[in-house]
Formats: sequence, structure tokens, C-alpha cells
Amino acid sequence: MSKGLENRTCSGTEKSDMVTAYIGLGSNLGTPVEQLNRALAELALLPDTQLKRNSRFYQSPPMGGLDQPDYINAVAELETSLNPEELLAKLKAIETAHGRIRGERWGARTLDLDLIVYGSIIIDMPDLKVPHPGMHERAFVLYPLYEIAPHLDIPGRGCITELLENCSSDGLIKI
Ligand code: ROI
Repeated sequence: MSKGLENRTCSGTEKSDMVTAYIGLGSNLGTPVEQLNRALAELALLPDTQLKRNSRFYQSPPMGGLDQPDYINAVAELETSLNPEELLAKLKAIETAHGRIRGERWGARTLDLDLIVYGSIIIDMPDLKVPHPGMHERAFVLYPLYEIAPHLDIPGRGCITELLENCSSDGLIKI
């Protein structure tokens, strides 16, 4: 896997090739709004990364009719020179610091940080699939993503406006 262009050094010091990445944030345990606010502050502190913008917060029932509390979701836009694996490792470290215990696949969670888009690349590795496999049909990802990136072309999936046409916002509340 690669970003297409590896980081190059200019004059021996400068790190180039900033990539725009989108992170999906979700929480339905503890204090979800606080978890998301803290997570955004932590994303802003990642090395070689800038938090450019984030969506409002959205509330929705758990997808799949699970017996769990409602989720709070948001999407953040980063500009980063971390490669996808480095970024994923940083996201997992933030989740762990928020007390996330990995159990059931669709279990309730204090904090979920998904790398949903990384520039224009497609990654299909056992532990890292980008764009996120289910994102193109999930209202709680598409609506906040559209709010901050209305012209986004999602690699391999198409234009966000077209994806939204086939995705009901039923049950999604902007808070
Ligand atoms: N449902 C909603 N509404 N939001 C989520 O972030 C979310 N995350 C999950 C599952 C369990 C699929 N359901 C969700 O992982």
C-alpha cells in the first residue's frame, strides 16, 4: 500500500504530500457528545496533521435494529502526511484512551474512529479497507460528510450527492 506518492524531503527537512482524509466518529456509551468533543481535540493534536473542519453532531438509532443506545456521529476532515497505516494506528490509540474495549463486531462503544476516505486511494487489506466498506449506504456517515465535503468524489463509490439520493435520512437528527 502507498499514498501513490511517497513523502519526499526537500532541502532535507520538508515533509510534503499532504493528503485530505475523512474520519467518521461515533459513540453510544458513557457521554457520547463529550467523547466526540474530546476526540476532535485529540485529532487536532495528531503529529503532521491538521484538523481542517468537522461536521455538526448527529443522533441516530443503532443501525441494524440492535438493542443499544442511540449513537452520536460526526465526520472530521484532516490534512495529513501520516500514511494510512500510521493514521489508523493513531486512531486506534485514541479509541483505546477513551476506554474502548473491542468485543462484539457491532457492540456498543465509547468511541469509534473510522478512516472513511484517504485522498483518492483505495486500500483493500485485511485490517484496513478504505473507503470504509459500508459508508456509502450509511446515513450517519454520508449526511455529516456531505455537510463538510459536498463535492467529494468517494474513490470507487462515486459522487456523494448521488450516494445521498439513495440514502434516507430517516431517524437521523442534527443536534
Ligand atoms: N449505528 C449508528 N447509528 N451509528 C454508528 O456509528 C454505528 N456504528 C456501528 C453500528 C453497530 C454498525 N451501528 C451504528 O458500528
